[in-house]
Amino acid sequence: MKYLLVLTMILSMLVIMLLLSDTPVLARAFNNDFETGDLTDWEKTGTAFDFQPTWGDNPTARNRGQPSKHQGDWWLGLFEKYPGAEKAKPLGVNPGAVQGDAPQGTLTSMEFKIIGDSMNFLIGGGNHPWDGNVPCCVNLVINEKVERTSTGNATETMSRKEWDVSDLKGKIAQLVVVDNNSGGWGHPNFDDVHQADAGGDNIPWDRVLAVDARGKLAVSWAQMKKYY
Ligand SMILES: [Ca+2]
Ligand SMILES: [Ca+2]
Repeated sequence: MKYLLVLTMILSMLVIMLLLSDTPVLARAFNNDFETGDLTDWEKTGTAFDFQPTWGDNPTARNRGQPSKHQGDWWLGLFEKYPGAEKAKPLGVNPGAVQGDAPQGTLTSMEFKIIGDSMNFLIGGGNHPWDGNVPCCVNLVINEKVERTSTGNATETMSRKEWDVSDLKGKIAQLVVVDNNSGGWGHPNFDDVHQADAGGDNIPWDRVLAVDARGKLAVSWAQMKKYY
């Protein structure tokens, strides 16, 4: 009987400790570099992203003379139409295939909190800015307002660009890759986006996306379920 009492007390204390403990913190990944080989965490409109991401240095495969300089194996190359050997087969396309500049569309990321001082990413393709009639660009959007925007420099070769986002800390943002252009250089290239701290070190996305379980989530539960 005494043992039962002690056991009950211990169990009660454990339950109380559990209830008083901090809300468990969950973290998840973000397909920030398209290395899933698909558009997980991103939502598309239009047709420009139908065969994205692109696999490998497809511009070199078609002798463009402008290597993509992408990160990993996969990237957004909106002129290209080579979504890797497996998906290329049923499409009947080979390395070097293109969809050209005609398709248009947008690709919007999941929401994330800005916790860094800067953001950096690889960008290439057309140099049609957001404030023009037919933009090809990458935007940082907060409350439906474009807070930052960048374009390529009319070359398939991507280079790293950076935004100072220190004044946007704490805000919930989304990235939007925009292709509203069917003319010359009417396509953006994009890959490998990060937030970085004041020292310039990239912050792992699972830390950016660490969330508590009380509903203050930077992501929806539907998205979380894919990972837990
Ligand atoms: Ca990549
Ligand atoms: Ca286009």
